[in-house]
This record gives sequence, structure tokens and C-alpha cells, in this order.
Amino acid sequence: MTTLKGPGAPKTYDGSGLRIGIIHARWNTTIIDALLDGAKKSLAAAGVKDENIVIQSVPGSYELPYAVKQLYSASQVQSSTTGIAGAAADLLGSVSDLTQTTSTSSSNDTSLKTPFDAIIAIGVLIKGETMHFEYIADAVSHGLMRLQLEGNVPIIFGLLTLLSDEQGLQRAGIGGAGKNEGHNHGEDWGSAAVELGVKRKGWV
Ligand code: DLZ
Repeated sequence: MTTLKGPGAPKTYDGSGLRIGIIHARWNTTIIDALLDGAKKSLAAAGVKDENIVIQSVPGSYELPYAVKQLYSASQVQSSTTGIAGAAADLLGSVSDLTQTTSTSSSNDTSLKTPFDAIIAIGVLIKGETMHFEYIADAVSHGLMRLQLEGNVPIIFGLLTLLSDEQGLQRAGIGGAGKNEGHNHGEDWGSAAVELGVKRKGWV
């Protein structure tokens, strides 16, 4: 059934060559865990390999922009330190093409050490009695947007800004008091990470 809301008809992208990072907050853990499962499910369905997914957690949503920045920087450093080995592996790969031998295991190892193709930031903010929610929602949204534009890496916006617990449960597909009502937005975030990760390698 076609719905008015949502990202439209699903398209299939091959995530088997992608490296994806996930940073999630731990506040409101029940909802977070379901969203995380949803994201992992979509990544697996698109062929992203387990060993190419790195998951880290932080206490709350406010910590997401800093953590995303550190995770991405660390993957860039990791990539540059494996650069020589990577170049050697590339060379071995082309030699093996020429001689029609099978590629070495070292080329497989080094191929895992590329910077992340996309990072998913997951947090759940539930409005309380103070202005805390507004400040965190605003700061985190702007922080993540700035990071993806300045860092030139897709950052998937997995921050739910909710007016009630039930809104969050519904958006994690576990609403309706145990009836698993709603739609798991984590699944959409996993798919968005794969699509943007693939497109990032070539828009034209
Ligand atoms: C302090 C706080 C509150 C009240 N509510 C939430 C929330 O609903 N969701 C969330 O992810 N984090 C919350 N936090 C924690 C802050 O994000 C942050 O971890 C602390 O202020 C420490 O920097």
C-alpha cells in the first residue's frame, strides 16, 4: 500500500562495498534498542557486511555530534595508516589479475580500513517540563548538519524529538502496549545510509 508519508517506494542499493558507522545515545534505551535493530536489519538486507559496521554508544543525544566527529576522524586516520599496505594490496590485486591467480587475504584485510561511507546518529529526545529538550534538539540537529557538510560524509539524522513516550514506541515499531504497532524508523535510516554511501562514490 502506498502511504502519503515516508521515503517512497524502496529502491535497492548494493551495500556490500560500504563501511558504515553507527553512534547511538543510551537515554530511552528501549526505544533506542529497537531503532538500532531496525537500522542493522536494513544494512544487512542491503548486503553491508557485519565486519564493516562499527557501533559505538554515548550517554545522551547531546554527545552525538562530538562522537560522530571523533568516529569519522578515527576512520580517516585508520585509513591513512593502512595506506601503504593498501597500496601494496592494490598492486598485488593487479598482479593477480594479470597472472590470473587468486587475490591474497591481505588485500581483503586492508579493504576494510577505508573511512566510513556514511554514519548514522541515533538518539531519542522526549520532551519534559523544561526547555532542555528544545536546546538539545536544536544543538544536535545543527551540529550533525554542520558535520556532514564540513566533513563531506553523509550523516543520517536518526534523532527522534518526541512529545510522549508512546510517540517514540510507535516510531520504533513497538507501540500499542506490546502490540508492536507503528513503523521502525531505524530501518529507513539504515536504507538511507546505504543509498547515500553508494551515491557518495559517484553522483554522475
Ligand atoms: C539530561 C537529558 C535529559 C533530561 N533527557 C534526555 C533525553 O530525553 N534524551 C537524550 O538522549 N538525552 C537526554 N539527556 C542527556 C543529555 O543528552 C546529555 O547526555 C547530558 O546532558 C550530558 O551532556
